[in-house]
Amino acid sequence: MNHISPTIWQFLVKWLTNFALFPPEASKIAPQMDALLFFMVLVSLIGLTIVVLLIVSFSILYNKKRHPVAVQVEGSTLLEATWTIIPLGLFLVMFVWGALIYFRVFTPPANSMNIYVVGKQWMWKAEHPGGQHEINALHVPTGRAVQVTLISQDVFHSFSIPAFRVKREAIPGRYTTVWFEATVPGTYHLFCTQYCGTNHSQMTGDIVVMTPEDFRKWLASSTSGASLAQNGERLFASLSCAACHNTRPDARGPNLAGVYGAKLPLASGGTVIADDAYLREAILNPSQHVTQGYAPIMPTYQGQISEEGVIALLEYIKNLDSDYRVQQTLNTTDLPPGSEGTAPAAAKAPASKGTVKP
Ligand code: HEC
Ligand SMILES: [Cu+2]
Repeated sequence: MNHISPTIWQFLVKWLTNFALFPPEASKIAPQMDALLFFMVLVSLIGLTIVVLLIVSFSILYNKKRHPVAVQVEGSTLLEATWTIIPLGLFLVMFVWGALIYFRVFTPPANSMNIYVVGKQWMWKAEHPGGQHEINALHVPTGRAVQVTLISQDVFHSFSIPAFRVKREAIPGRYTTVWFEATVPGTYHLFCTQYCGTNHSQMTGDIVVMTPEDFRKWLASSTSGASLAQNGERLFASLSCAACHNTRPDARGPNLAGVYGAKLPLASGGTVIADDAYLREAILNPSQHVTQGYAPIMPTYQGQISEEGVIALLEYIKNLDSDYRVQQTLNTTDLPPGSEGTAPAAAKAPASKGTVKP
């Protein structure tokens, strides 16, 4: 290639290699998603071919030389019915097929392991239940459903992993979730796919997929010694939450043990399910929904706790036992399925927690 400048040549090669028009398939849902995509591309290509063939052959067959006098065709019910029913059938197949995948994509399995990810201008911060923090990186094991609970600290971001075929908005003030099960170890791109300001294009990261064995080693070597719930426990003490939420009979606040997933009666009438979103609101805007039987005395913590802090408090409240203690859970892969994640508190078995493998 001596007639192309080496700089341009290098640029082209780099661009083609990194452009990744078709990213690898590295999650369980990816081949299913691609099958639908290929089906749609195939149907479009067949349609395109039929239309082009008809245009070309009609313009040859019915040109002015062969047919100097135009003949009016009054229509054919059979032909019209055919070109209505066949495409309708094809589109319905796409719709049902797409809907089935959609439900799969939006319904995490009950035993999925939960990782929190906070988006902010311009980085992704991940928090593992074992207390491992990462910035612009996320380590996950193969063969395990992972649910990512997303929130943004400032503006809208979008958490996208093309190799897994998943993408979900990270929204300020609201938890959203996305789940996947990685299948092939390797390093894949993480992108922010929502324009979020000057350095949006640099809001990228690495998704590192490891075998369960390697992942366990990584967890053990990356922990600071305290789990996310334990960080929450510390925060709970330092913010004096325990002044009102404690086990004393004259406590001014409700007992928080077992509150996660419970149905709470409100002073304004009605009930709410104390899920992640509700507990976050209860901490940041306590006066919005006051629990029945209590005075609205809880101060607001808006602006005083970072999103990571709120996440640590949530994780603490989710894992509380009746003495306001949480146990060491540094290595989440060892937990039996169903003992963590988004399942309501009632479905959990706290006794099975706390297995730290050497
Ligand atoms: C001055 C006492 C006081 C302090 C300090 C306090 N709370 Fe509360 N908290 C309450 C009361 C009273 C309620 C029930 C009324 C309501 O919903 O606002 C409550 C409700 C809650 C709820 C909703 C669950 C339920 O059963 O109603 C959560 C979660 C909560 N507090 C967490 C915290 C956290 C975390 C902190 C520290 C960052 C904290 N609280 C600090 C008094 C307090
Ligand atoms: Cu962004």
